[in-house]
Amino acid sequence: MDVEGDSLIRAGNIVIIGRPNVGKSTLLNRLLGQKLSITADKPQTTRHRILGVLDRPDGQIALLDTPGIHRLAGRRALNQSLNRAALSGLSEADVIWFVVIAGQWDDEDDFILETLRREKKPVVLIVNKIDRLSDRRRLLPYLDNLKNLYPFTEIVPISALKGDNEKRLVEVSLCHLPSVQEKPYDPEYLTDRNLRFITAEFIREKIMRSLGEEVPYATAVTIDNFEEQSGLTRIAATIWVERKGQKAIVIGQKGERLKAIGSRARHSLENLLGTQVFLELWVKVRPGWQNDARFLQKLEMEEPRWPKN
Ligand SMILES: Nc1nc2c(ncn2[C@@H]2O[C@H](COP(=O)(O)OP(=O)(O)O)[C@@H](O)[C@H]2O)c(=O)[nH]1
Ligand SMILES: [Mg+2]
Repeated sequence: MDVEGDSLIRAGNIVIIGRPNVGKSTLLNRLLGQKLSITADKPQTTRHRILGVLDRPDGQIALLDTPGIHRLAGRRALNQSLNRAALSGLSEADVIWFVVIAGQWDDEDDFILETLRREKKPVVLIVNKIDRLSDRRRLLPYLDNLKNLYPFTEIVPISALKGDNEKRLVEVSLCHLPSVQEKPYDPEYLTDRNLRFITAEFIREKIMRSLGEEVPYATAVTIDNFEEQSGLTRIAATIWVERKGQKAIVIGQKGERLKAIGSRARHSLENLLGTQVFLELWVKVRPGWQNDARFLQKLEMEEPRWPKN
């Protein structure tokens, strides 16, 4: 007898939230087994919301990586747009993944928790970077403290970078997703973002990683040309900065820094695309782009997410 419900699977939306630098994008990439979201040892690396679909025999999770949330977003249009991007996914989430760093809890975490309280949705607290703890015995009292803060659905310690316990995270989260008859996405479907977008992001990652503290936040990347011909992809991109001095920094002495950024970017793009890549980079000054709503739109910062296919 075919009992109704026998073939049900779990599927739904999970939004990954947390302050900058806790490892949200690293976690998304690890779970998808592919680099989709750029990472760096700097806050504000992730500027856009990125959807990745995790497909399993018994379910499907649409995972939304978000920019880190800032308590003091300030007046800059860019910062406000980052907070909006991070928070607007919450309303359609079935489960929220709230990521913190093992052994740490600060004001920004409190601020996020207050926001989550209002959502009244299952919150799985992810305690990341457990590989960095010098003494694992300290983890237990820390986890006990967290339990008193909020009725988290689960608390799961993981290492997104080294890979530890992330399978359990998926298991415990699946059972809080709606039961459905069919997978919402084709099993081959990986992301809502197109190659041009991911290409611009990969270039921005190399800039983030190559420059010091100040300039990376003042840069944006647009793709001017993207052409695939047998075994070769020709890409032309512009790196936008806010001031002349920043342009000089990005280019470096005798163009050395720009060359290094270009060759690192080309290398990871060749991995991503599976073709040879010919990459041309230009650096241009656009004063005040972080406050220019139309330019931000061009960078796709305001686009609504959770697309249904
Ligand atoms: N040691 C350690 N580092 C991690 C772990 N997860 C992420 N990181 C590092 O933390 C930094 C920020 O990671 P990222 O994913 O960009 O953080 P996000 O801003 O929350 O998206 C990067 O340098 C990562 O390599 C982890 O589990 N262990
Ligand atoms: Mg990120």
